[in-house]
Amino acid sequence: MSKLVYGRRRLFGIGTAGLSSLVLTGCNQFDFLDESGDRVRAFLAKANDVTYFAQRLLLGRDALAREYSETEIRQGQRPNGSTDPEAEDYVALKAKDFVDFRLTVTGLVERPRDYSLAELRNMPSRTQITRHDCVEGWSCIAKWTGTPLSIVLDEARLKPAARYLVFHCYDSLDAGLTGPIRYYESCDLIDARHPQTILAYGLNNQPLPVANGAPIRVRIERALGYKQPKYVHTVEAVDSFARFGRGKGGFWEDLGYDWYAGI
Ligand SMILES: Nc1nc2c(c(=O)[nH]1)N[C@H]1C(S)=C(S)[C@@H](COP(=O)(O)O)O[C@H]1N2
Ligand SMILES: [Mo]
Repeated sequence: MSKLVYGRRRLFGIGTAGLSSLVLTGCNQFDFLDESGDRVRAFLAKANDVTYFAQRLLLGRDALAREYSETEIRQGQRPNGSTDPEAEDYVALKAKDFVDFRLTVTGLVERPRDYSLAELRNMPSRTQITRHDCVEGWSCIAKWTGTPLSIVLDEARLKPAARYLVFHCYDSLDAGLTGPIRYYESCDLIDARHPQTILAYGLNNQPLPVANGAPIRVRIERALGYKQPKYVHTVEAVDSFARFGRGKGGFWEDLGYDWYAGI
């Protein structure tokens, strides 16, 4: 496993300090997206890493990732990363077909609560056929079904201080020197409320398999594969992700990947 980690690091580099430190200062940089004119240009001129800002400005908040037709699904979704978590709590849930699973929504919300799988399945759902792009150089077109995250966030009522969501997962990956670390990810509230962002429990007309993140994995369709957390048990609204892992917003981000992996 550590061999894989170092291979990836060589390939993708670790020079992402620009955007990450910008985000972690926790100021109001994102607020300018709702404003116009010179402030935007002045800000862009100053920014080291303009990918995030350029994509947000060019694509708009709700631009959809491309959706495909059934006939374009050529193969099953290729399992990658963790495919069968060993954590005791996960193994116990899996043994009972996830009837005891609860998705917890917590952090900077007025009404923290948790949801059983049945509750999530009984809420309005969205189905979309999209392409998953992994930085390792493969893509898969697959059909995902789940509860729009925006519905859950509306029920939870985000507090004004909330700026990001952190997704906590059951599985651990070997991160090299420190040993196994639990997978986690994060996104901003634009991606969180994007119409294609779902708490997915279905894949290609079947219940989501364990290999692809059962019982719940998040789909954030405008982002790369590593921003699609599997085995999610908690969604936490936060004002900063500095206190998680090494503070870069995700398992792979802590190892050098970009936090904003928009495609
Ligand atoms: N919890 C968790 N989520 C994860 C991973 C992982 O190892 N653990 N791997 C990521 C990566 S790099 C990819 S490409 C996709 C793989 O999703 P799949 O197995 O459904 O193809 O999940 C992402 N989310
Ligand atoms: Mo990936």
